[in-house]
Amino acid sequence: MKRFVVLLALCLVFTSLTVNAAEYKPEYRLSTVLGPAFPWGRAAERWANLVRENTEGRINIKVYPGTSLVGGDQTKEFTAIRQGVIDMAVGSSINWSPQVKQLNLFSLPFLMPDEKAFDALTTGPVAADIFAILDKQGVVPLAIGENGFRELSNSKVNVTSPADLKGLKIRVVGSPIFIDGFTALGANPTQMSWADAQPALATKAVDGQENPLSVFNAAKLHTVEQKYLTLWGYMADPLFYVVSKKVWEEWSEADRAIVAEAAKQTAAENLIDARKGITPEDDSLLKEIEKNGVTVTRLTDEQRKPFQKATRPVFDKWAEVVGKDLVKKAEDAIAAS
Ligand code: X2X
Repeated sequence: MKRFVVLLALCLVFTSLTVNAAEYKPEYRLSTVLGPAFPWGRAAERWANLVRENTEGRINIKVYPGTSLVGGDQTKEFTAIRQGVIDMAVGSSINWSPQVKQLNLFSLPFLMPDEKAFDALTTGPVAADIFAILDKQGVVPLAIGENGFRELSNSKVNVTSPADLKGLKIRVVGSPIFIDGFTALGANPTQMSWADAQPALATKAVDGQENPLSVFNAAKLHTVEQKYLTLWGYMADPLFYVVSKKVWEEWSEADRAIVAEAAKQTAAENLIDARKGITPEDDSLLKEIEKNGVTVTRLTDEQRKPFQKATRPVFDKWAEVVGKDLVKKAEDAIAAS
């Protein structure tokens, strides 16, 4: 009997040792759409490096850009995190909004007039609500960074009114709100992944696209016929720094704190990086784009109005999908910003 107890005790010790040893994976897979040529991809690398250093290698993160873990289909990224195919991500609200309908909040046309409004949503009670929603869906949100205000480019005309958009084929991202918005403006939107967008622009299968200026420049979109750029600031996509709940629960408290702290630090740096060169004080990025032969037009408030008017029904329709209370909370936060 005594020998049996000893054996049992040894077995228990051995099992607990092996379970502990198996708790941490040799590599954690972090998904992004854009690589290190862009603020988004740089942020992911930075987060991975900070975590590796500060956990003394216990948490070893590898970044997989191009949403390669889901064959490049950005709209499948969120589901893959929930299913355990992806351990961590720095992901855009747009790409996850097919699964998390409240994330369409950030895509409501002309909801956020400027960066201040963006910050009001990504730091206050709205962010808390969004975090609770993501948490309920099985991911642990840690910080919010930014892809940027999405500006419109095309190969054909200098767009200053909705009439200029008439019939233009515009590549849009994965959420149906974009199809609705561009249809309301008279354009001919077509949804495709970022990987497909660039060849589609190069071959003129589509005439235009919308993306932040940092993306336009780093992807050299002037080399794929994008000669006209309209700064209309109709929406900006936040980037969420998340860990799958299953992975999170495997980590020690101390390591979780390190990962969370590194996410916050990285997201703060990400905001600065994403906004560099496009402010009135420093417009070096805009100048660079113009030097590449692109006609850049910033809409006046007056010029923006017809775009706002044409997309208002889309705003109202999608405000119902997002949830009226959350939209109201967002509008109040913006008004106070
Ligand atoms: O596909 C895009 O346009 C991009 C890279 O901005 C996103 O993933 C939302």
